[in-house]
Amino acid sequence: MKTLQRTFSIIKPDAVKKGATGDILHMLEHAGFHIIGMKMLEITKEQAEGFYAVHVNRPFFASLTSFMSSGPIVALALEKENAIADLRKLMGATDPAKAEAGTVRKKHAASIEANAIHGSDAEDTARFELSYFFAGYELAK
Ligand code: FUP
Repeated sequence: MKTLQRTFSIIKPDAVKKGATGDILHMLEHAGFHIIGMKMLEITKEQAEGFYAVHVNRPFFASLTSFMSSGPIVALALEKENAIADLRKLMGATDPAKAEAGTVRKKHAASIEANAIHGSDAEDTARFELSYFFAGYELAK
């Protein structure tokens, strides 16, 4: 039986700034993801800190949360069979220098921090991240 799964993604400030939003949305839809929620917004540093709370003790936390609050982002709720793992594959490695051809990060990321796209890494983080940005009524059926 095919089971649909939901995941959460962000088109990060670097990608929005360089005008890659449309291309990344196209890559996602072409790969079979259904966009069931989408909003462009700017988040504060405090909101970025809440979102990335799991990384609070990492050396890059301050810089990452400043970067994520530096400009508009596009928050996405996505649905697809095997969505979490398939999105991770489509994103490519965190460090764009190690990302495979055909991935979003290979095409659009500039550095390990300004790496174009975020994607949830597991079911529990997907649930937390979706509910951080979307209320249930905001998602398409
Ligand atoms: P990923 O799941 O591929 O986005 O990567 P991680 O969860 O390991 O890291 C989350 C974010 O922290 C990355 F997208 C970018 C940032 N980061 C850095 O800025 N420096 C690092 O050395 C590692 C991650």
